[in-house]
Amino acid sequence: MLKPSVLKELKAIVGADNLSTSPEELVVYSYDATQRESLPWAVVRPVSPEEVSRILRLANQELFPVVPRGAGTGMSGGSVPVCGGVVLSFERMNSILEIDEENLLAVVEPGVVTGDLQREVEARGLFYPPDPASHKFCTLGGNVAECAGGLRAVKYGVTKDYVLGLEVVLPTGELIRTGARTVKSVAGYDLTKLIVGSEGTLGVVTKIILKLLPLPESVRTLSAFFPSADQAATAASRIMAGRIIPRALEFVDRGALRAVESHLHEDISGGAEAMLLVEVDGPADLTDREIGKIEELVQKTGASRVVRADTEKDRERIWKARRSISPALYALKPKKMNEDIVVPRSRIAEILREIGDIAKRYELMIVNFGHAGDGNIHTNIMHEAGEAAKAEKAVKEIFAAVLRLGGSISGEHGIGLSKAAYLPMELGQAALDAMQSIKRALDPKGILNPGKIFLNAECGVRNAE
Ligand code: 2HG
Ligand code: ZN
Repeated sequence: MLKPSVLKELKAIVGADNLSTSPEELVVYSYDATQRESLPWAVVRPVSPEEVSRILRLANQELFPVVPRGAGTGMSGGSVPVCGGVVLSFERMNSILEIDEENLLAVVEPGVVTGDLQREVEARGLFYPPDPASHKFCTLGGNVAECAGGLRAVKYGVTKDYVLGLEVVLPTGELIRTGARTVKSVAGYDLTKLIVGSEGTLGVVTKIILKLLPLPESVRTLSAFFPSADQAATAASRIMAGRIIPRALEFVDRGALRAVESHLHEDISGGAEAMLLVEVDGPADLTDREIGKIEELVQKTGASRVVRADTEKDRERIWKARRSISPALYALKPKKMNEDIVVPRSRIAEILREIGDIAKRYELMIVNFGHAGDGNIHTNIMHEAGEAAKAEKAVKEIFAAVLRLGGSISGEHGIGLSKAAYLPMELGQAALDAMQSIKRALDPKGILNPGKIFLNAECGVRNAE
Protein backbone atom coordinates (compact mmCIF):
# COMPACT_ATOMS: atom_id res chain seq x y z
CA MET A 1 0.00 0.00 0.00
CA LEU A 2 1.12 3.53 -0.60
CA LYS A 3 1.58 6.00 2.23
CA PRO A 4 -0.57 9.14 2.01
CA SER A 5 2.63 11.19 1.66
CA VAL A 6 3.61 9.13 -1.44
CA LEU A 7 0.16 9.59 -2.98
CA LYS A 8 0.51 13.29 -2.38
CA GLU A 9 3.85 13.35 -4.19
CA LEU A 10 2.47 11.34 -7.11
CA LYS A 11 -0.38 13.80 -7.35
CA ALA A 12 2.09 16.66 -7.40
CA ILE A 13 3.96 15.03 -10.30
CA VAL A 14 1.07 14.08 -12.64
CA GLY A 15 -1.80 16.22 -11.34
CA ALA A 16 -4.91 15.05 -9.48
CA ASP A 17 -6.74 14.13 -12.71
CA ASN A 18 -4.02 11.71 -13.69
CA LEU A 19 -3.82 9.70 -10.52
CA SER A 20 -6.40 6.96 -9.87
CA THR A 21 -6.89 5.06 -6.67
CA SER A 22 -10.58 4.12 -6.75
CA PRO A 23 -11.23 0.35 -6.88
CA GLU A 24 -13.34 0.64 -10.06
CA GLU A 25 -10.50 2.35 -11.88
CA LEU A 26 -7.78 0.06 -10.52
CA VAL A 27 -9.60 -2.98 -11.91
CA VAL A 28 -9.26 -1.60 -15.42
CA TYR A 29 -5.46 -1.69 -15.12
CA SER A 30 -5.21 -5.06 -13.39
CA TYR A 31 -5.18 -7.56 -16.27
CA ASP A 32 -3.99 -8.34 -19.76
CA ALA A 33 -4.96 -10.98 -22.34
CA THR A 34 -3.69 -13.88 -20.21
CA GLN A 35 -6.77 -13.87 -17.93
CA ARG A 36 -4.42 -13.07 -15.03
CA GLU A 37 -5.38 -10.27 -12.65
CA SER A 38 -3.71 -8.37 -9.85
CA LEU A 39 -4.79 -4.99 -8.55
CA PRO A 40 -2.30 -2.12 -8.54
CA TRP A 41 -2.26 0.30 -5.59
CA ALA A 42 -2.52 3.33 -7.83
CA VAL A 43 -2.42 4.31 -11.50
CA VAL A 44 -0.61 7.35 -12.86
CA ARG A 45 -0.85 8.77 -16.36
CA PRO A 46 2.34 10.76 -17.01
CA VAL A 47 2.65 13.06 -20.00
CA SER A 48 6.43 13.49 -20.31
CA PRO A 49 9.75 11.68 -19.74
CA GLU A 50 10.43 14.11 -16.92
CA GLU A 51 7.29 12.98 -15.08
CA VAL A 52 8.24 9.33 -15.65
CA SER A 53 11.69 10.04 -14.26
CA ARG A 54 10.33 11.75 -11.15
CA ILE A 55 7.97 8.82 -10.50
CA LEU A 56 10.83 6.32 -10.76
CA ARG A 57 13.04 8.38 -8.46
CA LEU A 58 10.24 8.48 -5.93
CA ALA A 59 9.80 4.70 -6.27
CA ASN A 60 13.49 4.17 -5.51
CA GLN A 61 13.23 6.37 -2.47
CA GLU A 62 9.97 4.92 -1.14
CA LEU A 63 10.43 1.37 -2.50
CA PHE A 64 7.22 0.70 -4.36
CA PRO A 65 6.88 -1.34 -7.57
CA VAL A 66 6.28 0.43 -10.88
CA VAL A 67 4.65 -1.39 -13.81
CA PRO A 68 4.55 0.25 -17.26
CA ARG A 69 1.42 -0.44 -19.30
CA GLY A 70 0.25 0.17 -22.87
CA ALA A 71 -3.17 -1.17 -23.88
CA GLY A 72 -3.05 -4.38 -21.85
CA THR A 73 -3.28 -6.61 -24.92
CA GLY A 74 -0.12 -8.56 -23.96
CA MET A 75 -0.24 -12.34 -23.89
CA SER A 76 2.27 -13.27 -21.19
CA GLY A 77 1.39 -11.06 -18.22
CA GLY A 78 4.10 -8.43 -18.81
CA SER A 79 1.85 -5.55 -17.72
CA VAL A 80 -0.02 -7.33 -14.92
CA PRO A 81 0.96 -5.64 -11.63
CA VAL A 82 1.48 -8.95 -9.91
CA CYS A 83 3.19 -7.31 -6.92
CA GLY A 84 0.81 -4.36 -6.79
CA GLY A 85 2.49 -0.96 -6.87
CA VAL A 86 1.96 1.88 -9.29
CA VAL A 87 0.88 1.32 -12.88
CA LEU A 88 2.42 3.77 -15.31
CA SER A 89 -0.15 4.11 -18.07
CA PHE A 90 0.89 5.68 -21.36
CA GLU A 91 -2.54 6.68 -22.59
CA ARG A 92 -1.60 10.38 -22.57
CA MET A 93 1.76 9.90 -24.28
CA ASN A 94 0.17 8.92 -27.57
CA SER A 95 1.47 11.33 -30.20
CA ILE A 96 3.15 10.58 -33.49
CA LEU A 97 5.83 13.22 -33.07
CA GLU A 98 7.30 13.08 -36.54
CA ILE A 99 7.15 11.26 -39.85
CA ASP A 100 10.42 12.00 -41.64
CA GLU A 101 9.74 11.16 -45.28
CA GLU A 102 13.30 12.02 -46.37
CA ASN A 103 14.97 9.66 -43.94
CA LEU A 104 12.18 7.06 -43.85
CA LEU A 105 11.59 7.12 -40.13
CA ALA A 106 8.96 8.01 -37.56
CA VAL A 107 9.34 9.22 -33.99
CA VAL A 108 6.51 8.25 -31.68
CA GLU A 109 5.49 8.22 -28.06
CA PRO A 110 4.88 4.80 -26.52
CA GLY A 111 1.10 5.13 -26.25
CA VAL A 112 0.51 5.40 -30.02
CA VAL A 113 -1.74 2.60 -31.27
CA THR A 114 0.18 0.50 -33.82
CA GLY A 115 -2.63 0.58 -36.40
CA ASP A 116 -2.80 4.38 -36.20
CA LEU A 117 0.87 4.68 -37.14
CA GLN A 118 0.41 2.15 -39.95
CA ARG A 119 -2.48 4.21 -41.36
CA GLU A 120 -0.66 7.53 -41.07
CA VAL A 121 2.47 6.34 -42.83
CA GLU A 122 0.54 4.45 -45.51
CA ALA A 123 -1.28 7.68 -46.39
CA ARG A 124 2.19 9.01 -47.31
CA GLY A 125 3.20 5.97 -49.39
CA LEU A 126 5.28 4.54 -46.53
CA PHE A 127 5.07 1.28 -44.63
CA TYR A 128 5.54 0.14 -41.02
CA PRO A 129 5.60 -3.67 -41.41
CA PRO A 130 5.28 -5.13 -37.86
CA ASP A 131 1.63 -6.10 -37.63
CA PRO A 132 0.44 -7.78 -34.42
CA ALA A 133 -3.03 -9.31 -34.79
CA SER A 134 -4.25 -6.76 -32.23
CA HIS A 135 -2.96 -3.75 -34.24
CA LYS A 136 -6.22 -1.85 -33.76
CA PHE A 137 -5.68 -1.70 -29.99
CA CYS A 138 -2.09 -2.51 -29.02
CA THR A 139 0.44 0.26 -28.54
CA LEU A 140 3.94 0.70 -29.91
CA GLY A 141 5.40 0.92 -26.39
CA GLY A 142 3.98 -2.51 -25.62
CA ASN A 143 5.20 -3.80 -28.99
CA VAL A 144 8.70 -2.60 -28.13
CA ALA A 145 8.58 -4.07 -24.61
CA GLU A 146 7.58 -7.50 -25.90
CA CYS A 147 9.29 -7.31 -29.32
CA ALA A 148 5.94 -8.06 -30.92
CA GLY A 149 5.85 -10.03 -34.14
CA GLY A 150 2.60 -10.49 -36.02
CA LEU A 151 1.34 -11.36 -39.43
CA ARG A 152 4.06 -9.94 -41.68
CA ALA A 153 7.14 -11.12 -39.80
CA VAL A 154 7.84 -13.88 -42.30
CA LYS A 155 9.11 -11.38 -44.85
CA TYR A 156 9.71 -8.23 -42.84
CA GLY A 157 10.85 -9.34 -39.40
CA VAL A 158 9.62 -8.21 -35.99
CA THR A 159 9.56 -5.02 -33.93
CA LYS A 160 13.29 -5.09 -33.09
CA ASP A 161 14.11 -4.93 -36.79
CA TYR A 162 12.44 -1.51 -37.01
CA VAL A 163 13.62 0.22 -33.82
CA LEU A 164 16.49 2.55 -34.66
CA GLY A 165 16.65 4.20 -31.27
CA LEU A 166 14.89 4.84 -28.01
CA GLU A 167 14.52 7.35 -25.23
CA VAL A 168 14.43 5.38 -22.03
CA VAL A 169 14.04 6.27 -18.37
CA LEU A 170 16.15 3.80 -16.43
CA PRO A 171 14.66 2.18 -13.30
CA THR A 172 16.67 4.61 -11.17
CA GLY A 173 15.22 7.62 -13.00
CA GLU A 174 18.08 8.67 -15.35
CA LEU A 175 17.05 9.45 -18.89
CA ILE A 176 19.16 7.90 -21.66
CA ARG A 177 19.03 7.80 -25.44
CA THR A 178 19.98 4.66 -27.33
CA GLY A 179 20.69 4.16 -31.03
CA ALA A 180 20.44 7.01 -33.52
CA ARG A 181 18.33 8.47 -36.31
CA THR A 182 20.62 6.81 -38.80
CA VAL A 183 20.54 3.53 -40.67
CA LYS A 184 23.81 2.53 -38.99
CA SER A 185 25.37 3.18 -35.61
CA VAL A 186 27.78 1.03 -33.64
CA ALA A 187 28.58 3.52 -30.91
CA GLY A 188 28.84 1.36 -27.81
CA TYR A 189 26.79 -1.63 -26.73
CA ASP A 190 23.49 -2.06 -28.54
CA LEU A 191 21.25 -0.95 -25.70
CA THR A 192 18.33 -0.56 -28.11
CA LYS A 193 18.30 -4.29 -28.77
CA LEU A 194 18.67 -5.00 -25.05
CA ILE A 195 15.62 -2.92 -24.16
CA VAL A 196 13.44 -4.18 -27.03
CA GLY A 197 11.85 -7.41 -25.78
CA SER A 198 12.93 -6.88 -22.16
CA GLU A 199 9.26 -7.01 -21.16
CA GLY A 200 9.23 -3.73 -19.25
CA THR A 201 11.84 -4.89 -16.75
CA LEU A 202 14.94 -2.85 -17.68
CA GLY A 203 13.65 0.62 -18.44
CA VAL A 204 10.61 2.69 -19.33
CA VAL A 205 10.49 3.65 -23.00
CA THR A 206 9.32 7.21 -23.52
CA LYS A 207 10.15 7.76 -27.20
CA ILE A 208 10.72 5.41 -30.14
CA ILE A 209 12.49 6.03 -33.45
CA LEU A 210 11.12 3.60 -36.03
CA LYS A 211 12.42 2.69 -39.45
CA LEU A 212 9.91 2.87 -42.31
CA LEU A 213 9.90 1.29 -45.78
CA PRO A 214 8.30 2.34 -49.04
CA LEU A 215 4.75 0.99 -49.31
CA PRO A 216 4.77 -2.05 -51.62
CA GLU A 217 3.12 -1.41 -54.97
CA SER A 218 0.74 -4.36 -54.93
CA VAL A 219 -0.59 -7.10 -52.67
CA ARG A 220 -2.09 -10.48 -53.65
CA THR A 221 -3.87 -12.73 -51.18
CA LEU A 222 -5.23 -16.26 -51.28
CA SER A 223 -6.70 -18.75 -48.87
CA ALA A 224 -6.27 -22.47 -49.42
CA PHE A 225 -8.37 -25.15 -47.73
CA PHE A 226 -7.12 -28.64 -46.97
CA PRO A 227 -8.60 -31.99 -45.97
CA SER A 228 -5.95 -32.35 -43.23
CA ALA A 229 -3.75 -30.17 -41.02
CA ASP A 230 -0.78 -32.23 -42.08
CA GLN A 231 -1.22 -31.30 -45.75
CA ALA A 232 -1.61 -27.61 -44.89
CA ALA A 233 1.56 -27.66 -42.76
CA THR A 234 3.46 -29.47 -45.50
CA ALA A 235 2.27 -26.93 -48.07
CA ALA A 236 3.48 -24.09 -45.81
CA SER A 237 6.96 -25.62 -45.59
CA ARG A 238 7.00 -26.16 -49.37
CA ILE A 239 6.11 -22.54 -50.11
CA MET A 240 9.07 -21.39 -48.03
CA ALA A 241 11.36 -23.97 -49.58
CA GLY A 242 10.12 -22.86 -53.04
CA ARG A 243 12.17 -19.63 -52.88
CA ILE A 244 9.13 -17.39 -52.43
CA ILE A 245 8.94 -15.29 -49.31
CA PRO A 246 5.30 -14.30 -48.86
CA ARG A 247 4.63 -11.36 -46.60
CA ALA A 248 2.20 -13.50 -44.64
CA LEU A 249 1.80 -17.26 -44.41
CA GLU A 250 -0.76 -18.20 -41.80
CA PHE A 251 -2.00 -21.61 -40.73
CA VAL A 252 -5.42 -22.20 -39.15
CA ASP A 253 -6.56 -25.61 -37.91
CA ARG A 254 -10.04 -27.07 -37.72
CA GLY A 255 -10.80 -25.96 -34.15
CA ALA A 256 -9.77 -22.37 -34.85
CA LEU A 257 -11.75 -22.32 -38.11
CA ARG A 258 -14.93 -23.57 -36.45
CA ALA A 259 -14.51 -21.08 -33.56
CA VAL A 260 -14.06 -18.06 -35.81
CA GLU A 261 -16.83 -19.14 -38.18
CA SER A 262 -19.32 -19.29 -35.35
CA HIS A 263 -17.96 -16.02 -33.85
CA LEU A 264 -18.48 -14.17 -37.14
CA HIS A 265 -21.56 -16.17 -38.22
CA GLU A 266 -19.86 -16.88 -41.51
CA ASP A 267 -18.88 -20.04 -43.40
CA ILE A 268 -15.30 -19.38 -44.44
CA SER A 269 -13.91 -22.83 -45.03
CA GLY A 270 -16.79 -25.02 -46.26
CA GLY A 271 -16.01 -27.49 -43.48
CA ALA A 272 -12.28 -27.85 -44.28
CA GLU A 273 -9.84 -29.33 -41.75
CA ALA A 274 -7.24 -26.57 -42.18
CA MET A 275 -6.56 -23.33 -43.99
CA LEU A 276 -3.49 -21.49 -45.19
CA LEU A 277 -3.73 -17.77 -45.73
CA VAL A 278 -0.99 -16.48 -48.00
CA GLU A 279 -0.16 -12.94 -49.05
CA VAL A 280 2.61 -11.61 -51.28
CA ASP A 281 3.59 -8.02 -52.00
CA GLY A 282 5.83 -6.13 -54.39
CA PRO A 283 5.66 -4.95 -58.02
CA ALA A 284 2.43 -6.12 -59.69
CA ASP A 285 4.02 -8.38 -62.32
CA LEU A 286 6.01 -10.16 -59.61
CA THR A 287 3.11 -10.64 -57.17
CA ASP A 288 0.93 -12.01 -60.01
CA ARG A 289 3.62 -14.54 -60.85
CA GLU A 290 4.26 -15.48 -57.23
CA ILE A 291 0.64 -15.93 -56.23
CA GLY A 292 0.17 -18.14 -59.32
CA LYS A 293 3.12 -20.32 -58.26
CA ILE A 294 1.75 -20.56 -54.72
CA GLU A 295 -1.65 -21.59 -56.02
CA GLU A 296 -0.07 -24.37 -58.05
CA LEU A 297 1.99 -25.52 -55.12
CA VAL A 298 -0.88 -25.71 -52.63
CA GLN A 299 -2.99 -27.56 -55.14
CA LYS A 300 -0.22 -30.10 -55.68
CA THR A 301 -0.03 -30.55 -51.91
CA GLY A 302 -3.70 -31.51 -51.72
CA ALA A 303 -5.66 -28.25 -51.27
CA SER A 304 -9.31 -29.00 -51.92
CA ARG A 305 -10.17 -25.37 -52.67
CA VAL A 306 -8.26 -22.14 -53.29
CA VAL A 307 -9.91 -18.73 -53.05
CA ARG A 308 -8.20 -15.56 -54.26
CA ALA A 309 -9.07 -12.36 -52.41
CA ASP A 310 -9.15 -10.08 -55.41
CA THR A 311 -10.75 -6.96 -54.04
CA GLU A 312 -9.81 -4.86 -51.01
CA LYS A 313 -13.13 -5.92 -49.49
CA ASP A 314 -12.32 -9.63 -49.89
CA ARG A 315 -8.89 -9.08 -48.35
CA GLU A 316 -10.33 -7.23 -45.39
CA ARG A 317 -12.90 -9.97 -44.85
CA ILE A 318 -10.38 -12.78 -44.70
CA TRP A 319 -7.90 -10.83 -42.53
CA LYS A 320 -10.67 -9.84 -40.18
CA ALA A 321 -11.44 -13.53 -39.77
CA ARG A 322 -7.77 -14.31 -39.09
CA ARG A 323 -7.42 -11.48 -36.56
CA SER A 324 -10.61 -12.60 -34.81
CA ILE A 325 -9.40 -16.11 -34.02
CA SER A 326 -7.82 -15.24 -30.69
CA PRO A 327 -10.95 -13.61 -29.21
CA ALA A 328 -13.20 -16.21 -30.88
CA LEU A 329 -11.53 -19.06 -28.99
CA TYR A 330 -12.89 -17.87 -25.64
CA ALA A 331 -16.28 -19.28 -26.64
CA LEU A 332 -14.86 -22.83 -26.75
CA LYS A 333 -13.91 -23.20 -23.07
CA PRO A 334 -13.64 -20.82 -20.13
CA LYS A 335 -9.82 -21.06 -19.91
CA LYS A 336 -7.42 -20.28 -22.75
CA MET A 337 -3.77 -21.10 -22.10
CA ASN A 338 -2.08 -19.66 -25.15
CA GLU A 339 1.44 -20.60 -26.10
CA ASP A 340 3.46 -19.26 -29.01
CA ILE A 341 5.99 -21.94 -29.71
CA VAL A 342 8.32 -21.61 -32.65
CA VAL A 343 10.12 -24.38 -34.54
CA PRO A 344 12.30 -24.40 -37.67
CA ARG A 345 9.69 -23.98 -40.37
CA SER A 346 10.49 -27.30 -42.00
CA ARG A 347 9.25 -29.01 -38.82
CA ILE A 348 5.77 -27.55 -38.48
CA ALA A 349 3.98 -30.73 -39.56
CA GLU A 350 6.06 -32.71 -37.06
CA ILE A 351 5.32 -30.46 -34.08
CA LEU A 352 1.62 -30.38 -34.94
CA ARG A 353 1.57 -34.18 -34.92
CA GLU A 354 3.32 -34.25 -31.53
CA ILE A 355 0.86 -31.70 -30.13
CA GLY A 356 -2.01 -33.81 -31.47
CA ASP A 357 -0.64 -36.85 -29.62
CA ILE A 358 -0.24 -34.87 -26.39
CA ALA A 359 -3.81 -33.55 -26.69
CA LYS A 360 -5.12 -37.09 -27.06
CA ARG A 361 -3.09 -38.44 -24.19
CA TYR A 362 -4.27 -35.71 -21.80
CA GLU A 363 -7.78 -35.57 -23.25
CA LEU A 364 -7.46 -31.83 -23.81
CA MET A 365 -8.81 -29.58 -26.53
CA ILE A 366 -5.77 -28.00 -28.20
CA VAL A 367 -6.31 -25.52 -31.02
CA ASN A 368 -3.43 -24.47 -33.29
CA PHE A 369 -3.11 -21.51 -35.60
CA GLY A 370 -0.62 -18.81 -36.44
CA HIS A 371 2.42 -17.73 -38.31
CA ALA A 372 3.44 -20.89 -40.18
CA GLY A 373 5.85 -18.89 -42.32
CA ASP A 374 7.86 -18.14 -39.14
CA GLY A 375 7.39 -21.66 -37.71
CA ASN A 376 5.46 -19.83 -34.96
CA ILE A 377 2.30 -21.67 -33.92
CA HIS A 378 -0.21 -20.44 -31.37
CA THR A 379 -1.01 -23.55 -29.42
CA ASN A 380 -4.07 -22.84 -27.32
CA ILE A 381 -4.93 -25.32 -24.62
CA MET A 382 -8.61 -24.71 -24.11
CA HIS A 383 -9.77 -26.10 -20.79
CA GLU A 384 -12.10 -25.90 -17.80
CA ALA A 385 -10.95 -24.25 -14.57
CA GLY A 386 -10.46 -27.66 -12.93
CA GLU A 387 -8.12 -28.85 -15.68
CA ALA A 388 -5.31 -26.34 -15.09
CA ALA A 389 -2.83 -28.85 -13.64
CA LYS A 390 -3.37 -31.22 -16.56
CA ALA A 391 -2.96 -28.34 -19.02
CA GLU A 392 0.37 -27.34 -17.39
CA LYS A 393 1.66 -30.91 -17.76
CA ALA A 394 0.70 -30.88 -21.43
CA VAL A 395 2.46 -27.53 -21.89
CA LYS A 396 5.66 -28.90 -20.38
CA GLU A 397 5.59 -31.82 -22.83
CA ILE A 398 4.90 -29.51 -25.74
CA PHE A 399 7.86 -27.30 -24.77
CA ALA A 400 10.12 -30.35 -24.45
CA ALA A 401 9.11 -31.44 -27.97
CA VAL A 402 9.67 -27.91 -29.32
CA LEU A 403 13.17 -27.76 -27.85
CA ARG A 404 13.96 -31.24 -29.17
CA LEU A 405 13.06 -30.00 -32.66
CA GLY A 406 15.40 -27.02 -32.30
CA GLY A 407 12.73 -24.43 -31.49
CA SER A 408 12.00 -21.87 -28.80
CA ILE A 409 9.20 -21.67 -26.21
CA SER A 410 8.17 -18.14 -27.20
CA GLY A 411 8.21 -16.63 -30.67
CA GLU A 412 6.52 -13.30 -29.98
CA HIS A 413 4.46 -13.08 -26.79
CA GLY A 414 7.30 -13.12 -24.25
CA ILE A 415 7.94 -14.98 -21.01
CA GLY A 416 6.24 -12.70 -18.46
CA LEU A 417 4.34 -14.67 -15.87
CA SER A 418 3.04 -17.45 -18.02
CA LYS A 419 6.25 -19.10 -19.20
CA ALA A 420 8.68 -18.15 -16.42
CA ALA A 421 8.76 -21.63 -14.92
CA TYR A 422 9.82 -23.10 -18.26
CA LEU A 423 12.51 -20.61 -19.26
CA PRO A 424 15.35 -22.61 -17.64
CA MET A 425 14.44 -25.53 -19.93
CA GLU A 426 15.51 -23.41 -22.89
CA LEU A 427 18.22 -21.12 -21.55
CA GLY A 428 20.04 -22.94 -18.77
CA GLN A 429 21.25 -21.38 -15.51
CA ALA A 430 24.28 -19.47 -16.79
CA ALA A 431 22.21 -17.48 -19.29
CA LEU A 432 19.55 -16.77 -16.67
CA ASP A 433 22.26 -15.60 -14.24
CA ALA A 434 23.60 -13.23 -16.89
CA MET A 435 20.11 -11.78 -17.39
CA GLN A 436 19.61 -11.38 -13.67
CA SER A 437 22.97 -9.57 -13.34
CA ILE A 438 21.92 -7.07 -16.01
CA LYS A 439 18.62 -6.53 -14.21
CA ARG A 440 20.36 -5.95 -10.86
CA ALA A 441 22.85 -3.53 -12.40
CA LEU A 442 20.11 -1.38 -13.96
CA ASP A 443 17.53 -1.75 -11.21
CA PRO A 444 19.43 -2.24 -7.92
CA LYS A 445 16.32 -1.91 -5.78
CA GLY A 446 14.16 -4.06 -8.04
CA ILE A 447 11.36 -1.55 -8.39
CA LEU A 448 10.61 -1.93 -12.11
CA ASN A 449 8.08 -4.63 -12.92
CA PRO A 450 9.03 -6.97 -10.05
CA GLY A 451 7.55 -10.43 -9.91
CA LYS A 452 8.27 -11.11 -13.55
CA ILE A 453 9.56 -14.27 -12.08
CA PHE A 454 12.54 -15.20 -14.20
CA LEU A 455 14.25 -12.02 -13.12
CA ASN A 456 12.98 -11.22 -9.73
CA ALA A 457 11.18 -14.01 -7.93
CA GLU A 458 10.01 -12.09 -4.92
CA CYS A 459 7.56 -9.28 -4.89
CA GLY A 460 9.31 -7.33 -2.18
CA VAL A 461 11.45 -4.57 -3.59
CA ARG A 462 14.96 -4.60 -2.19
CA ASN A 463 15.68 -2.34 0.73
CA ALA A 464 18.64 -0.06 0.41
CA GLU A 465 21.75 -1.66 1.94
C1 2HG B 1 -2.35 -13.81 -33.08
O1 2HG B 1 -1.46 -14.07 -33.88
C2 2HG B 1 -1.99 -13.41 -31.68
O2 2HG B 1 -3.56 -13.83 -33.38
C3 2HG B 1 -2.80 -14.14 -30.62
O3 2HG B 1 -0.61 -13.50 -31.48
C4 2HG B 1 -2.50 -15.57 -30.44
O4 2HG B 1 -4.42 -16.00 -28.99
C5 2HG B 1 -3.36 -16.40 -29.47
O5 2HG B 1 -2.92 -17.52 -29.19
ZN1 ZN C 1 0.52 -14.10 -33.27
